[in-house]
Amino acid sequence: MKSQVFIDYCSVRYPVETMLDRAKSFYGFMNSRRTVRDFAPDEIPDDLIRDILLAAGTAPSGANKQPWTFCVVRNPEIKREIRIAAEKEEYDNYHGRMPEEWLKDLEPLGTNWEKPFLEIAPALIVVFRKNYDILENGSGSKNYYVHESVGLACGILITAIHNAGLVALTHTPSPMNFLQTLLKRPQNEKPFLLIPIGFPEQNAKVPDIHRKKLEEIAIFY
Ligand code: IYR
Repeated sequence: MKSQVFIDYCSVRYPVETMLDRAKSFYGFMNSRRTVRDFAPDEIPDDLIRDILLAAGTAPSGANKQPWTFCVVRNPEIKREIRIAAEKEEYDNYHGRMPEEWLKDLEPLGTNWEKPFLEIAPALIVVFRKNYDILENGSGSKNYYVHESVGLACGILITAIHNAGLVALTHTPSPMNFLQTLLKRPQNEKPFLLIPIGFPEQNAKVPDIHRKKLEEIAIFY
């Protein structure tokens, strides 16, 4: 059994005023993030994506297994294949697979089966969750709290994207198994989220929707 190794944790203790300022300004910054569907075709630097992904990879995970793979798709042919496959599923979703209540709930967002952003955005980040790892000898090694861990990584991912000055769309084509086939990912990886990233189009519009008040999302005991 491996021995435990602990190292010093270097934390900064800010004065309370500083903490309050930081919390408020971070909230203001995060509150300016919006999901954007209208992308400009402008390229984004490779190094920017690399650092954004490194940030996402700092997320906590069950037993520190880091059960995620981020596939970055910039190749126009692969983007096109992804668009065709996603639209095929979404067409069926919007024409009978989604119940009326769901379609009604989506009305304010103005979504439909067409997904041009899958070709226009300069990069698609396809996030895979790894239910287990495949070891060098070919055997499986268990991962824990995979959905929670990958969800946390995606939260940090979209925060890092926003922080870099880019926009993203957390897209969930359904079903999305086609991503595993198209990107030739191994059996232990399942698609989790498809995140187009880039710059907003000059006249990008977002729906006029609002965030819940604190009293609606928090209870203090
Ligand atoms: N996956 C579909 C439908 C959709 C579902 C939800 I819940 C959304 O918040 C947005 C869209 C689509 O991508 O259009």
